[in-house]
Amino acid sequence: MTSGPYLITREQIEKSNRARKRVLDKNLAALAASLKPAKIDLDHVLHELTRFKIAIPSWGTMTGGTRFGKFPVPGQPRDIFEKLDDAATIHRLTGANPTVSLHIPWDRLDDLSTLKRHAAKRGLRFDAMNSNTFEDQPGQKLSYKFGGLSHVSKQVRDQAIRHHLEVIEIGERLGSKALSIWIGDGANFPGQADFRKSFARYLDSLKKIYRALPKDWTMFIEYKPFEPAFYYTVLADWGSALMAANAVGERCKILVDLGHHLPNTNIEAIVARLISAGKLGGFHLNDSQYADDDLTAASLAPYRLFRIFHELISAGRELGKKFSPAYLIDQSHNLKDPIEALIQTTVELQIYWAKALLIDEQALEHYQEKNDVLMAESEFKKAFHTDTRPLAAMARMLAGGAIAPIELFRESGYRKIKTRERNP
Ligand code: PSV
Ligand code: MN
Repeated sequence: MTSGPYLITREQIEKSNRARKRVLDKNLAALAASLKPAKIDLDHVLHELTRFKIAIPSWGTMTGGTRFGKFPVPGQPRDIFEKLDDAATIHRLTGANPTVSLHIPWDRLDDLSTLKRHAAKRGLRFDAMNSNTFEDQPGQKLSYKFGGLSHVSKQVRDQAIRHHLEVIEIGERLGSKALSIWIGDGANFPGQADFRKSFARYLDSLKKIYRALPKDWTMFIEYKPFEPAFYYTVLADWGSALMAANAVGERCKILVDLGHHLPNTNIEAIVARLISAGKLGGFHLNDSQYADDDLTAASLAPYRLFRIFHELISAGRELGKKFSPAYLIDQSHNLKDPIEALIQTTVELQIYWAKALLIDEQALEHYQEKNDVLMAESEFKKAFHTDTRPLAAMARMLAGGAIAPIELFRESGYRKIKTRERNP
């Protein structure tokens, strides 16, 4: 018998799929028949859907919380190795999450070669590396209470820059190709900060980090309107982010966290602008009622997600391979089991990606050119109302994953087994 942590096996997945394949085939055939008049190439849609991959955030495998408390699930990972085990389980079930995004120093990494080997053994690679200068660490020399990269003191800025260089170094040893920077810098009260000077200092720091960025890496800068700074944030919006990305260099791109917008913002229009500017780097996917609520993607505003995906799919068709934004999840799982929430998220993202793939771009353009508002909108609605769950299930199965990943996860008893394994 092999020892080591429990992982869901290929045999379990195949067995579970065998029991569900007939119904899936029937549902897919019905979908194909209903789409026949539209002359949609379902094989192509399936192919595109299997190419859609989404990174797991290491921090998302743990129970999240609010500042009022946390209610941890039992058996959560105790270290980065166990986080990778959970991520590997998610990827085995979905076939769509082959990479993990680390957050430094939340992820404590001692032995990088062992970690890299562990990831490879689990069939995982490392996605964008996240830095953290938005809170202080025990033993840290200078405080980030009043900011990091934009701080008034050069010594604090230098410390924050050094942290980013260390994160790059770790990422290089793990095979990552991107650095993701979100800063909490800003002000709570009028008069506290000089808007122009703080932005200039931020740019100066970014440029220094960029100089150390390996040539095959991308730098993502992530904007957010508020929190922790409630009056003014240094990188509050896509306009500031675009200015910064243009000033810093070619490989500095913008990361759009869906929750980082005020209510009712037309995010898809922002996405389109960033594509036009050649500066869209990637996404932190989630959903929100108010702002940075970090709820499960598509739980509240699935139509918005679909419209964002439409912008991406249509840009991809136009620009080809050179258009390849990074897709990462950034959620906080306070109530749901984190593994289940991440599987559910991936499933939902696949469903809405598939819907957006079904939009007849030619017909849409035709109606747009004729100013036929109703028919143009109908093209969106037609695709949006199509039940794409069988396509998503088939895409998972083709990628080696499960037709019904959450059901299988529950049947496997994974959480219970981990609770025993991780609390000896
Ligand atoms: C900030 O709210 C943020 O979206 C950044 O991406 C951080 O890295 C992440 O959340 C932390 O959860
Ligand atoms: Mn984020």
